[in-house]
Amino acid sequence: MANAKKSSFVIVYHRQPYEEAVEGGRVIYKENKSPNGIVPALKGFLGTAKDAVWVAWKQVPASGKVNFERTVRIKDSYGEYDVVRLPLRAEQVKAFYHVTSKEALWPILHSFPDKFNYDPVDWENFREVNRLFAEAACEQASDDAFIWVHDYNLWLVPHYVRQIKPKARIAMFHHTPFPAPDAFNVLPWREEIISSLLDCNIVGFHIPRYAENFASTACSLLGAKRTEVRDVEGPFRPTGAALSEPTVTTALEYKGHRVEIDAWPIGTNPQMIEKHLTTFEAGKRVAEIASEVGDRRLLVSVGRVDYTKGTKELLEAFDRLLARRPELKEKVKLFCVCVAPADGMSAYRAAQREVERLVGSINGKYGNLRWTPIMLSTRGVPFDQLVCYYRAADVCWITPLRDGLNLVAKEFVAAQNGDPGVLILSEFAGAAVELAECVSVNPYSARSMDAAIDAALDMDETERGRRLEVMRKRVSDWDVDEWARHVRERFEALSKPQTEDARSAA
Ligand code: GDG
Repeated sequence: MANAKKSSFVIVYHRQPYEEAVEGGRVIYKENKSPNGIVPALKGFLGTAKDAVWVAWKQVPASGKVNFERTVRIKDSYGEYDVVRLPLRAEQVKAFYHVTSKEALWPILHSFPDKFNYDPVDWENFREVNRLFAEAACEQASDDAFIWVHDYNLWLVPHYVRQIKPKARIAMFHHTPFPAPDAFNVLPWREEIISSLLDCNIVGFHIPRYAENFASTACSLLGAKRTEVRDVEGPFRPTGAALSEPTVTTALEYKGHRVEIDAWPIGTNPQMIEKHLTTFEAGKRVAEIASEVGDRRLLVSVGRVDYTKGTKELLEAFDRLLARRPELKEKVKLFCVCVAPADGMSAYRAAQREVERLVGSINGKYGNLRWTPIMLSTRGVPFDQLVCYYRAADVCWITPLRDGLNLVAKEFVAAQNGDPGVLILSEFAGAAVELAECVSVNPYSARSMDAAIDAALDMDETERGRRLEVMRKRVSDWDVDEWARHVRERFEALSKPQTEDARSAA
């Protein structure tokens, strides 16, 4: 029987949903400065349950002594909710997140099997950390609570939750791609992972292709059966793009119970972006950027340092552009935000060195006292500044080799107004199946990269305006609120009796 004191809605996401600071000797919890990305999208749900809880981790000293309150009550613009901090030691975090998640799972999710690093993986530690997250969530949850788990580093949480709370309604959302079985099956723990995902009531992805890849893997590996397949609807282009899928599996049957599959992309918040850009400060900043850039065209590229993001391929294309089209010298400027990872993340060290080397080489080859072709920032740029660059930019250049979705592409589209800019977007970013009017590029082909940047720089204003208008409407129709509405509807449709009957019959 459900315990009235327990929560009916628990989010399990490894990061805490606020910024912690010490002021006047007291720990205080501030709302995140950056109102973008995953955390605010998830916080939108906290107000939907009176008793919502968020479970994240927080580091403790090597002794394991917990020197903080495990549960804190947060009150912010999203509502009032508890955050439960799971204490983890530095070596647990390193092994579970920096090594297993980033060196073994991340490359496979992004179809880079040659970067898969099996040797340093401590799978027992990964299991243990996932079990601890599951226990922390279950301690808070009523018996039939919704427990919503985020991302692959918590893949085994559904399995442990199901053992403790058989009647819980478990959903898991993937922010990354889900690869085809040929790539996924490289993982030695493949059956354990898929079996845990099949303990969910709903398994969620950004786009139908990833849902199909998951369904194929579950059917071929563990004998799950497809019980519902539908024509693709929503914002997706059903055919013709590299990641298009005309139909999508929406339910599987496994060991007598139903597992729903959902494909719905996270949106951005165009109203918030527009509101910010109408402030006096933002207007001033946009004007400053325009004056700093002068009569040059501004190209922006924003992302984390990561070999999946295709920054190396982009910089090589920029090098070729300046060599191929000497008339562009001193006429273009690339602002490349490539945020360095936290200390201790060895998975991205080589990628960062390569980006820094290429930027140095290009600036050295073409620059002069008046003009530095590339401004590289390995520091994060605050979101209120970032949107000013988006607005001032002539081209937003995003070329990942693989990307679950890519929110930057949507943010750029939402921030544009006035002289229309051009979005160049890789065919292998999930967002490309929504933003068909972008200049689509295959980052594996130098010829395609060259053609895309030429097309973007040479496109006339009417064509730029036409494409941007269609994309702005789509980004605004399928925004973060629409994502939240859709997910809520899917959760509500999970009828309790059906779930319970099916589980007890299994
Ligand atoms: C994962 C998946 C999926 C970037 N640089 C700065 C900065 N950002 C913000 C952007 C944007 C967010 O971070 C990045 O989102 P992305 O979607 O581009 O990429 P990932 O971090 O890789 O996120 C991805 C996403 O999850 C959501 O499900 O789309 O595919 O890999 O909001 O604005 N923000 C600030 N300074 C920066 O320098 N403040």
